[in-house]
Amino acid sequence: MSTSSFVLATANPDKARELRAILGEAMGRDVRLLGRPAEVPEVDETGSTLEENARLKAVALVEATGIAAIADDTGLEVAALGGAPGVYSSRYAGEQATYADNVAKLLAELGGSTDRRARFTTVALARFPDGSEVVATGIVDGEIALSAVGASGFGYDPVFVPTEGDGRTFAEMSPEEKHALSHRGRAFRALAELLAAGLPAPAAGPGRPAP
Ligand code: ITT
Repeated sequence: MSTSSFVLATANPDKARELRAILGEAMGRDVRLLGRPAEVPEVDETGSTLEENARLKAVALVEATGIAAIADDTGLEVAALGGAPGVYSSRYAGEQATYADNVAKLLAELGGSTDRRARFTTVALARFPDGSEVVATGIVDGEIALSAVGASGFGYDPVFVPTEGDGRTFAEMSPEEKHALSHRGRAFRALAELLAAGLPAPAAGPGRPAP
C-alpha cells in the first residue's frame, strides 16, 4: 500500500473531527487526510451491516475522487431493546432526526429498565482504487445513563457511560479521554496498524468484524 493520501468519506463533521484527531495521533505525518468534496452526493446506507455501509461510503468516494478513501460506520446496540438502534442509529427517531431526538427516543424506549447495557461498534474501512481494502473493528461496552449529561462529543455521547471509565458519560470527557476508550479510537488505531504493516484485509480473525 503506497498511498498516503486518503479522502474521508464521512459527511458528518463531528465524525471527521474525531477521525482527524485519532488518525493524526496514530499515523502522524505518514498520512494526508482530505475532506469529503461537497459536490459528492450523500451515500444511501442501504447495507444491512456496519461493514457493508462503511464499504458503500468508501467505494462512492473512491469512485468520485480516484484516490483511496477512509470510511466508518458506527452503531449503538442496546441489549434491552434487542440490539436497536444498531445500523439505524443515525435515523432512530426518523430520517431528519437530530442527535437530541435520537437520545430522547432512546431514553423513552428504555424507560425505567434496570438493564441498561449498551455497546458501540465502529467498522473502519480503507478502500483503494484497485479495489483492495483494509478493515478493522472497535468496540466499547457501557450503559445508558438515566438522563443526558455533558456537552462534549456528539450523537449518543451524553447518555453513554463506558464500563472502563469512571462513571462519566462520553459527553463529560475531553476528546482525548473519549478517543482512548472509544469504539472509533479502537477501530482506527487498529486500522492504522494494519495500514502501516501494509497488510491486505484478512479473510477472518482479528481486524474483521464479528459475524
Ligand atoms: P456518515 O455516514 O456520513 O459517516 P453518520 O452520522 O450517518 O455519518 P454513522 O452512520 O456511522 O454516521 O453513525 C450513526 C449515528 O450514530 C450518528 O449519526 C450518531 O448519532 C451516532 N454515533 C456515531 N458515532 C458516535 C459516537 O462516537 N458517539 C455518539 N454517537 C455516535
